[in-house]
Amino acid sequence: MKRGLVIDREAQMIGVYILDSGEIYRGFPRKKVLKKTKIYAGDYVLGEIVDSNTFTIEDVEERKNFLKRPPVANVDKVMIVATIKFPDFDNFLIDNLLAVYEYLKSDPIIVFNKIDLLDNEGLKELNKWVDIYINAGYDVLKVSANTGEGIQNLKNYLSGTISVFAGASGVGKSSILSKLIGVELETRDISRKLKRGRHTTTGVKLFPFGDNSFVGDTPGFSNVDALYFMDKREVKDYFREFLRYSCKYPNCLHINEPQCGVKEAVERGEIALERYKSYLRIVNSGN
Ligand SMILES: Nc1nc2c(ncn2[C@@H]2O[C@H](COP(=O)(O)OP(=O)(O)OP(=O)(O)O)[C@@H](O)[C@H]2O)c(=O)[nH]1
Ligand SMILES: [Mg+2]
Ligand SMILES: [Zn+2]
Repeated sequence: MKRGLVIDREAQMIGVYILDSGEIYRGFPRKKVLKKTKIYAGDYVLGEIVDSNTFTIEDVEERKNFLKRPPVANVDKVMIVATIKFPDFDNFLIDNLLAVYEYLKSDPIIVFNKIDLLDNEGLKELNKWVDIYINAGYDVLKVSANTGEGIQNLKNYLSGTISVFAGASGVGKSSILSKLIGVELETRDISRKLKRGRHTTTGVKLFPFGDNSFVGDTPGFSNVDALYFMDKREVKDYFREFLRYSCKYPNCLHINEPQCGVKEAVERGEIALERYKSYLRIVNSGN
C-alpha cells in the first residue's frame, strides 16, 4: 500500500498527495473507512493507486491533533502572524492565540511580518517583543513578505511540517502564503486534477512547498478568547514560561496566593510583566 496525505478536502472531493512521488490523485475511501472516521485535510491515508486519477483509501492513520479552525489534522506548526506596525502590535491577542493553539495540541510559533516598514524605533520595539516571546519559550521568526527577507529561513524552519496561519486581519497571512508557495503554484498546477466537481470554497487546501512541507490556505483564528475554550483555572497551563516555576499551592492561580513562584519570577523580571498582565486580563475577564 502507498501512503498519502490528504491535501484537499471539500464536499465530496478528497485530494491525496502521494508522499514518495508527489503525485496527486483523487481519493475514494472504502465504505469501511467512512464507517470508522471522517476524512480531513492533513490526514495520512493508506491505499492503492488504481488508475492515473484514482486512489482508493483503505485506512486513515491516527491523528496527532485536529484543529477545528481551520479543519486540518496533524498540524505541526501554527504560524501566528503579527506586525509591530500596520496594524499595531496587539500582544493580548497574541497571548490568547498562543494559549488556544497550545490547548489544541498544536505548536504555535510567532512570525513577525512587515519588518520592512520599521524605522529604528520600530525595530527596537520588535526586538523587545522577540526577546519576550523567546524567553517565554516560543520560536519567533522575522519576515517581510514584500522584500522576501526571512522567507527562506521560514521555509527551512517549516521543512517537513504541516502548518497553518492564524492572526489578525491585514498582518500579511495571505502574502506570506503566496511567498512560500508562489513559484511552485505557477510552475505546477497542483489543483488541476482536483477541480472537477468543486463547489464553494468551504474546504481547506494544503499546498506542498519545499521539502515535504505543506501549508494551509485557510487561516485560523484572527481573534480569539481563550476562555471560550478553557476554564479560567486552566489558562495558567498554557503560558509556557509559568510551567518552569512551582508554588506553595499546587492549584495556585498565580494571583493572590502566598509563596507563588510565578509572581516571584515576575518580580525578579524572569517572566515578562506584559505576559503576566495578559494572563491576569484573560483570567479576570471570566467572572
Ligand atoms: N510593506 C509590507 N506590506 C505587506 C507585507 N505583507 C503584506 N503586506 C500588505 O499588507 C496588506 C494585507 O496583507 P494580506 O496578506 O492580505 O493580510 P492577511 O493577513 O491575509 O489579511 P486577512 O485576509 O484580512 O486576514 C496587503 O496590502 C499586503 O500587500 C510586508 O511584508 N510588507
Ligand atoms: Mg488573507
Ligand atoms: Zn503561583
